Amino acid sequence: MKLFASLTSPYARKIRILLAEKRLPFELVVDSPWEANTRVPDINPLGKVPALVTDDGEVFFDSPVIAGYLETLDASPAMLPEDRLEAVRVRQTEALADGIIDAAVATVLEGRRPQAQRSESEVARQIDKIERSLAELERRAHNRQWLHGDAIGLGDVAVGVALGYLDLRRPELDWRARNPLLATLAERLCARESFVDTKPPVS
Ligand SMILES: N[C@@H](CCC(=O)N[C@@H](CS)C(=O)NCC(=O)O)C(=O)O
Repeated sequence: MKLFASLTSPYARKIRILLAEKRLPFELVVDSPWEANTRVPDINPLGKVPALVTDDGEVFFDSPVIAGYLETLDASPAMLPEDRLEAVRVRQTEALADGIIDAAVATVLEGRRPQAQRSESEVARQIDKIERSLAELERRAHNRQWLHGDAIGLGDVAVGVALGYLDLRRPELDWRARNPLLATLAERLCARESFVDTKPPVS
């Protein structure tokens, strides 16, 4: 299978980490949808990465859908629990983590607008979303090594990627000061080969 991804996309990083944890072979096609010669819109009408093309030519996007597809491949470790309600809870954690990334991306894009068009109140609104979601994840991390169950799962991977993205794009938020349990989780995740090998280049 082929994964279309940019090296800086946190959503794509989540999938690259899942593939690495499961030791699933794949071809990484580096393609930035922001470039004029991108092939991504031919594969994903939304023009976004990640997009996964299976060996049969079927295309899956976006990252939660790809994560769900990878669970069907019967490659261990499982990143979602068998219990369906518990799996929905893990998905909820993933949604929180992805929402943190969405909000952080929105602040980055706002900062790239011409000075006169930038809205500080919009940036503040997005940062409130990030802070509230971090507080909720910190609450969920209480008394746990992993966010769900007793092994690394999709929720941990998604949260680790979101925290890494905050470090990269909004380091001034200093989220560790208010969320010590997430800081410990991030340290544990960042030591894993899958996280080390997918660290985004500084750009
Ligand atoms: N919800 C999507 C978000 C994907 C996304 O926004 N990817 C960005 C890269 S980080 C992108 O391709 N942006 C191009 C665009 O918006 O045109 C997912 O989880 O896959």
